[in-house]
Amino acid sequence: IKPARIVKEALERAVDKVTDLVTPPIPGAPGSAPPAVAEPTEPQEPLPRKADQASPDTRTATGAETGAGHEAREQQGAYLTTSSGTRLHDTDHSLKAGARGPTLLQDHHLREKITHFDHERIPERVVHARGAGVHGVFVGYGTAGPVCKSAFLREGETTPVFVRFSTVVGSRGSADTVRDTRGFAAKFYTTEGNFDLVGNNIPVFFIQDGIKFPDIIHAAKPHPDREIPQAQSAHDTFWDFVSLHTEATHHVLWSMSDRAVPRSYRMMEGFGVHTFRLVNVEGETSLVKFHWKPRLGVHSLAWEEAQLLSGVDPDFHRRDLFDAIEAGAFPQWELGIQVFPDTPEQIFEGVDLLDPTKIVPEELAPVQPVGVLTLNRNTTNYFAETEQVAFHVGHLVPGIDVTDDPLLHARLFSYIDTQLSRLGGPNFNQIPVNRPHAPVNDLLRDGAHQHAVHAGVAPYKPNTLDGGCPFQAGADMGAYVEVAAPVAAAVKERKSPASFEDHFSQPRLFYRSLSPVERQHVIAAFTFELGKCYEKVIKERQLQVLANVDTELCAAVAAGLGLPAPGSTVPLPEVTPSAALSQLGKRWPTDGRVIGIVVDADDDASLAGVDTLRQAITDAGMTPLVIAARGGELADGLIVQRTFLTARSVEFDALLLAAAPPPAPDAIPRLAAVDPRVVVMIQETHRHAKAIGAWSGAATALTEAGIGTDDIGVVVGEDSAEVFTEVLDLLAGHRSWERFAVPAG
Ligand code: HDE
Repeated sequence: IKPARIVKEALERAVDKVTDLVTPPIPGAPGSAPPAVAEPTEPQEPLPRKADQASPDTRTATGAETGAGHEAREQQGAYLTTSSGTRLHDTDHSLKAGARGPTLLQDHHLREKITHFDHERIPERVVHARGAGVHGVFVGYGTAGPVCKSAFLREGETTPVFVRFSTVVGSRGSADTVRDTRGFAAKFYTTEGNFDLVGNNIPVFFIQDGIKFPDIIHAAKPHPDREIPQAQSAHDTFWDFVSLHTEATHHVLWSMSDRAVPRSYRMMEGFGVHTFRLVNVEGETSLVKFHWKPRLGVHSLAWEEAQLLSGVDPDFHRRDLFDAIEAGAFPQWELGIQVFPDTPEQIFEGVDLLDPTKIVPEELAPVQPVGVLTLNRNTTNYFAETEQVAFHVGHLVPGIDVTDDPLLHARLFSYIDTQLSRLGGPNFNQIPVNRPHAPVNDLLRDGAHQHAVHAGVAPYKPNTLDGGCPFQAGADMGAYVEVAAPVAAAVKERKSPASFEDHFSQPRLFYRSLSPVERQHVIAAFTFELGKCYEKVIKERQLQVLANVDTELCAAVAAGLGLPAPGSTVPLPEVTPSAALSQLGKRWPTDGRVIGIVVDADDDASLAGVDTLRQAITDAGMTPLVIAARGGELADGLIVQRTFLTARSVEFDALLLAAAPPPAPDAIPRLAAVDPRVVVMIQETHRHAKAIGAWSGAATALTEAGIGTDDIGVVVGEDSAEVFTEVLDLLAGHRSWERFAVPAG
């Protein structure tokens, strides 16, 4: 027990201390400290210029050249050097104790070369590992003004963009044409900072809450024991999960549709998926969904084509994009928005705008174009640009804010986090492809791979030592100010709103909006994928899900699997089909298509007019590929691009057969007699509903292949130019699915 006196003294000391703290010194009073320098309230003398990311210096702080503009440091000088700039005289032999002797540890060049090589690979993206990136430019129309104040949407405002397309499930070396969702991520280097629109080619997602993301991805990725199958959803774990987790049903329907096997990245729609909140100059807010609409239309591969391409040309989409840009056929998309009033309920025409498994049909909220994207430059270095680009849904600019979509919120966390391990530290925004084109002055310091040589002594705020720099801006100075959106008074709970519970009406809307042939493809896809599952119970459970979407769909898939079709356990609502959801029955520009022309290499008569035709195809913005029995140059300098060995029908959108008239009326033309691979080419082209044109003797080749010369989408004539004109017309509709009888559905 402490004596009372000791306690009293301790208390008095404590009170003195508190009084010292709370009594402010009176400036100028005798004995008080000299007056403190106040935090400046407006910018003072600017600090010495920083070697920051905004305007990369062409020299480092020590004066070394680093390369021009925003490009990465490149090779400099004519001589091979070490990474520290010392010229080398031999990079082919290690330093050894005699030509036949042991290699010396002293060989610092060998060690640098091998060590760097050992570390060339970085972890691939956990999802979307396989991708293709290109540069482009976005021009605003100014039409977004009433709802959005973002500078890049102003009329005529031109913004550089980097776009990366991707598949989701496969690893970096997997095939392009697998059945999967495609990523469509765009980085706008706007004057107000980078804006990343990280979307997909499917407008809905498998899950409503980000906490489920590891589950769906683990289910879709290869089985953990054998690591197969690669880049496929046709396996037990995927269907096990989605048949149990019925909020995935809408996305699954899209994945089983033609949308999951695009013909080209250039021919896909893109969707922001979530609802975003836009702010205009008056501070008024609207809710929106972003859409990319391709100028070339939305087209798909036939499923068999996609499978063949995985072997014939696993880089099909990457090559297609690169080649089109090299050829000057720059792909274009209009960016559009569906606009909804920002009401407290955030529900539009019965659709919960916070539910990422739902769309709002375009018929109810038209997509209004706000600008155009043109992709016009290929990358210089795949790794530096496409692999190192780091997208983040939190890269937002004034005018664009997020909503409370729980999937979006998890993404706002995930995209920074993933770059830390993938790109090795927190300075990934300093990598050239990620550098904003707006000035950066961020007070973030140090960390692995720090490239900036920051000046100043006060990387903190408030400060006086750096003159108070950098300064915070107000909204009127272009600062990003979050919308003060109300948050409903609520208790903390792990729960989704009741409106998220409807898992079947929109899948039904999607299915019933498709044309009969598109529905057939959906049925075939479900039958294929479930047919690859081993577990009967999984197939049965998925059939139950389909029964709750559409009776005919379920019955057809069940028949294909040889299983009984269950009845629905929920009412099947009447839906109003949305024409915008179907890809077919529309006409599109034909540029960017590839036309194969089979010729008889050694029959000059068959080559007549082929060169003119090639020119006509090129003039129409398409790519002609001449195919012959052998490579090299043919008569009149015609170059062969594919031989019967290297060509496969799946590379072309249409096939033309050029042959001279047969020497005798009933003689077999050389074209067909030459090689059975030509016959396969014709049959595949026909089976995949593509246009076929033939003239002169080539008509007999069709007969050889068992194809009727008056079949739908088959054009036979005497004049190559006339045949081509008709084929062009067929191509505007993409394919001739009417060739095959399809139940009306
Ligand atoms: Fe992603 N996603 N995602 N995602 N995502 C990534 O970020 C994630 C989602 C999308 O070309 C990763 O840098 C979570 C929806 C694209 O570089 C990672 C959730 C949509 C790309 C990540 C989602 C997307 C990614 C992996 C649920 C369409 C490729 C590497 C909450 C709107 C971007 C990376 C590129 C990439 C996480 C859901 C699109 C791990 C946690 C919904 C196009 O951060």
